[in-house]
Amino acid sequence: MCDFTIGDKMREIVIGGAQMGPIQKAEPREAVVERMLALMEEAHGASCDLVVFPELCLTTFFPRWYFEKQAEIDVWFEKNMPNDATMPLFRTSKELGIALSFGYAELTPDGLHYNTSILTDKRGNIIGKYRKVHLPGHSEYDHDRAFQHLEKRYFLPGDMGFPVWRNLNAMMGMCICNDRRWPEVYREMGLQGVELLMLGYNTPSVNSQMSDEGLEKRLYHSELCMTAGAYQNSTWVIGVAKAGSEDGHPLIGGSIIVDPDGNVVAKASSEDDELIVHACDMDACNFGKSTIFDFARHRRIEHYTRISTQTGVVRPD
Ligand code: ING
Repeated sequence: MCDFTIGDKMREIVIGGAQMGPIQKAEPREAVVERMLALMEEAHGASCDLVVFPELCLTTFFPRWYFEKQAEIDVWFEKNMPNDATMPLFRTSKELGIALSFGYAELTPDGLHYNTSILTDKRGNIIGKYRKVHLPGHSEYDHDRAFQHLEKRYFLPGDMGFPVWRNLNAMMGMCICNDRRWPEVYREMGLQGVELLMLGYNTPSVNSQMSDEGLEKRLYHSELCMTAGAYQNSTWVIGVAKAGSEDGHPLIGGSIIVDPDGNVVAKASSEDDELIVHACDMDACNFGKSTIFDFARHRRIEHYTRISTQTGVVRPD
């Protein structure tokens, strides 16, 4: 980030997307944190101001596994954040002066389970937390699926809405994985002036209910959602994957950084630990927000009743 305030690009933030390769079920958190620290060091070498990691970044994507006993489930959750395993991440954030965002499974003191992500400032202080609202999949074992996707079994829907915080002199917000497929998510933050929307994801490379929907279509839909959300709200969007084969279950890569015009300006090329970087001028959001997507001038909320009052489809006939 520029330290001077004259000339253009005075609100430039160098953003790193730290894509993670697969995390096997047996891999301990400490080993994962070592991989994350290496990516933070690489980001420091690339002059990053902020590094974004994937959803559920500390462990394998455990909602693919069916568990009955709560004790078997809770081992995948963090009771505190920071904690012993993750404290090195916050210490390194402060040492390197890099803000941090990553996802993890949160077990609250009163026993509630969420799919959560946090955002820190450049001194490793947590300034924002988000809990995933749109939980895909199912809650009981589904014999008709090629593999399970039990997020509705293990997590509660988020209870914080879609907050936006000022960080590094920009308006930043978070969502998580399936949230990126719902336009309401971007608009809720767009209506708070979001300029950088960050998200992590674990997306299976094949559809568990339709085997001919494979990697190519999954990558296309993932990019389609994020480029549309960026353009329609004139905001930067960064989407960071956990990728590769976890115990034989493939996840897509395709981490990207999208500019406020909907252009992909950086993209991962592997399914491994890979840092993508782009210098993002937050003032690039201004033109869209003051012209085509000047919400105050153009939106007609008197016609938008169903979006927030009706859950499913009600046909007029
Ligand atoms: N994963 C997937 C995602 O939304 C999914 C689940 C994939 C749902 C494709 C629908 C279509 O990217 C998570 N963790 O939400």
